[in-house]
Amino acid sequence: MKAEIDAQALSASRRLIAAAGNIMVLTGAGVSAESGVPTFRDAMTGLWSRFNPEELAQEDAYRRQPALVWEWYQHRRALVAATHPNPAHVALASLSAQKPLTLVTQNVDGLHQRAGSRDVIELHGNLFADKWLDGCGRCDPAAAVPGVPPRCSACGAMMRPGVVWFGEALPRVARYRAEHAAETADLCLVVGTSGLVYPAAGLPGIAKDHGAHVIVVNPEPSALDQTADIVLRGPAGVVLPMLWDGTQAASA
Ligand code: BJW
Repeated sequence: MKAEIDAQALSASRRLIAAAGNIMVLTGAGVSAESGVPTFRDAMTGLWSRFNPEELAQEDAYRRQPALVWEWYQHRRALVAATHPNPAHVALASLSAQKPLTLVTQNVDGLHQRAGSRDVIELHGNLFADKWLDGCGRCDPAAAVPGVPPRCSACGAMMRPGVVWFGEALPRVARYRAEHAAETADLCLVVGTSGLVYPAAGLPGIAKDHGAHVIVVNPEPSALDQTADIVLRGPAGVVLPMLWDGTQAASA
């Protein structure tokens, strides 16, 4: 696998990482693929294969079919809970201990934090958080009923996953911090995202407009390849540890 990754692109990337003062990393579902977490657009296997993830990840869908959407999230929570960080998560945690680095993720799986990354900016929330849909402000879960979302014992509001669905605003502070990181980075490393979902997909462009170099790591073409100075075509769990080893050597 290592031999397939372009050696010149790898060397150039190592030099950029070694020279960078401020690095911004944007990750997507692909960074967790080698942990066994299906990517968002490949998520529907087995019983879920007849559903479209983009249609389920919406408030309207939840209001129409709360049990179905809740079950989908319960299924994904169990799946992620049984996984572990992979070498890509570990490499990023290790790089952040050596360089000023802001890690911005679209992922909701918490695997960066479990690998030891601190202060991760979660643009799309967290799979393991809950919040209330139209809650009364003093919501308290009633006794659980299997297969349906918990309800508030006082107002009857439904609990919902603490993630950002299509059409919803990103958490304000997270978005502000991510944009600031993009504006001030001199290197933007984009790992494992299709680059289809905005505003996250706009961050590498912001970084580039402010003078940063952009490196994309992805085994497949992505919508952000055109923004990249360098595209490293390979799986994150293979490519990132190679970059980090190279950086150590280059800066020694
Ligand atoms: C590997 C690999 C390996 C595989 N190694 N790589 C501008 C233009 C057009 C539309 C819009 C726009 N601005 C906003 C919109 C609308 C919309 C949007 O972007 N739609 C597009 C689909 C067209 N955006 C929104 O609705 C956002 N909200 C918003 O804009 O609100 C406005 C507002 C303002 C004020 C008030 C109210 C509203 C919200 C977006 C929320 C996205 N949420 C989701 C679901 C989270 C919960 C859940 O998980 O269920 O987030 S959608 C989904 O996509 C998820 C992901 O984080 C996100 C990105 O996906 P990602 O990570 O790129 O995964 P994949 O599967 O697409 O790609 C995986 C990649 O990995 C592939 O490239 C593989 O090749 C690669 N890969 N193995 C490295 N081993």
